[in-house]
Amino acid sequence: MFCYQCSQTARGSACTNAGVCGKNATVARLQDNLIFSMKGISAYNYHCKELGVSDESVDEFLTKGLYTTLTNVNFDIGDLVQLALDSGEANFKVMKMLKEAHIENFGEPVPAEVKVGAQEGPGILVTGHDLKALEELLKQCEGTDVKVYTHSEMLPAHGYPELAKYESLAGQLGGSWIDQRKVFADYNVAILGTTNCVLPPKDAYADRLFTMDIVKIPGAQVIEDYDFKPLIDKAIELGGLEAEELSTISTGFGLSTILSLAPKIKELVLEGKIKRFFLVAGCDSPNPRMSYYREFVENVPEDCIVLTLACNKFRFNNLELGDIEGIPRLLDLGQCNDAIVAIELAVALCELFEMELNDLPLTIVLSWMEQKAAAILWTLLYLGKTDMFIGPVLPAWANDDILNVLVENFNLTPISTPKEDIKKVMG
Ligand code: FS2
Ligand code: SF4
Repeated sequence: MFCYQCSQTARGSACTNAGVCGKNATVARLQDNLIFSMKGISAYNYHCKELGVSDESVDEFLTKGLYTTLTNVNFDIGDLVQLALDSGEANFKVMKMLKEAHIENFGEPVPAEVKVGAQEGPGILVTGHDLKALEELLKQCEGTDVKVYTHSEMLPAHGYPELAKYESLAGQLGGSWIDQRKVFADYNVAILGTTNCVLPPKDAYADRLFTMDIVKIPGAQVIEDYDFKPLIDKAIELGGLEAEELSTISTGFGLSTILSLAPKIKELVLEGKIKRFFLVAGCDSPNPRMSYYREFVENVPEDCIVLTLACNKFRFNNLELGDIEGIPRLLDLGQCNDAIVAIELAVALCELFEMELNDLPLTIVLSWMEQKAAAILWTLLYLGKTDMFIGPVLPAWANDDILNVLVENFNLTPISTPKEDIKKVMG
């Protein structure tokens, strides 16, 4: 444990073995975990409020959860586990609310083939997750020859009809957030960081990095009140990109699109032509063990479908997995913010096959990096999902006590090797 939040802290430095107040290591770690999960919920809640929607119970949970972690309030090892599960419930509500707001504002996503690579002319590269910011930028780019590219988790924007309708929405540059220092340096464009997943810049592009709203990077110019003129002017001042050879990647498999395929999916499952669905989803990170996820997808049997969302998809979304009688074998459901789509899809599959969640032929293979992923993990646990795999490393806040709860109650399993894990699942 590590706690230095009050004046009683050991040696005036930090309580690391046990709290002077009586807090034990497991309570401290569960409090930390609760705060991490609430950070994730707050990110979604923030974007909900940008779009004018809120849920009183989510706000109440955030207040209660934070208060719980104040000194000398809650020392119960059991109540804090329940609070973590409650955070999963609050996250479920807030993700659902955000998805509905996105659909209301930008339309229901439809499959899109997105051009990857530079096109001729001045450009703006938008990273982060904020679709409202992108929409406002696209509106303001109308009538200019500036092309707007998405980076990392902005990719699914191309699936939303009310965003894709703008001619200036040109394509995607780069992969997940971890490549940004190279990609931002390589392409001479103005760059906009809309949310988390932005790194302090290298000199090569520091003068063309803009942020907005909650995102602050020393030296980067901040866009206020959705006035993107300084960003657009910078893009024009920089001149243009030269066209390069383009490839494509697909995104935009929303719930309605997949449900429209439900009768065919059911037929193929009953005929044994689709054996299992794998949701391979979560964060990308520089950890060398992240290579597991590409290798896993490469080795998924040919009679299985891979669903994905969030930024670890850039590890494998250029693989050609083909289709099973017209059903694509790799379906990108969207951003990390769209984890709710996978959950709603799982619920729909339960109805389709008249099965309980844990009886479905669905295996979830997660990677986590930051706190939104922690919140999503607790949502899946709150829903009672068992037998999930998690990597690339176990959460450091989980000591043996907490891991025992996760393993005994949910059979949460650390990833081993792709082939061993697939064998374990397929039998
Ligand atoms: Fe990636 Fe993870 Fe950025 Fe998401 S690092 S999927 O929660 O925030 O994108
Ligand atoms: Fe130490 Fe408890 Fe104070 Fe934390 S709250 S610094 S564990 S005495």
